Amino acid sequence: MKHDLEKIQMPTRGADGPGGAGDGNQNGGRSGGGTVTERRTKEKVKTKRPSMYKCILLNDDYTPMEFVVEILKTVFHRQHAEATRIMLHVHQNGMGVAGVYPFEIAETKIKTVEELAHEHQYPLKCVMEKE
Ligand code: TYC
Repeated sequence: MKHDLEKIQMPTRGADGPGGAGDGNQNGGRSGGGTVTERRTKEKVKTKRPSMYKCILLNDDYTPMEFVVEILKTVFHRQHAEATRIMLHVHQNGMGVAGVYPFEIAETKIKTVEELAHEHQYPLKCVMEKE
């Protein structure tokens, strides 16, 4: 966590012109322009974006194209046309990205693909690769 000095100014009522009770902008002091300057430390909460992982579908000779399209639609939430495009890419190039997710989500999706493929006795494989 990072601590940053934050300077906030609040309007004051009544006269406090230059050379008056002003104390040169120090803690809680009055400054020239009818304002009180207060210093405080503000906690800055550091957030980090997670590393992302590609779910890569591998081609094989046995898994039906329609099954792969269904996987892309149900597990990776692709529209029909996009699912078909990805499936054909994998079919023609040997592999292709089904989606990109934080580690645990990618891991769960890969397990789901594995389970569905196994249930249907297809050799479809999906692997993870850090982006
Ligand atoms: N090559 C398969 C076929 O001709 C189709 C297929 C596409 C299989 C993509 C797996 O990840 C895959 N039936």
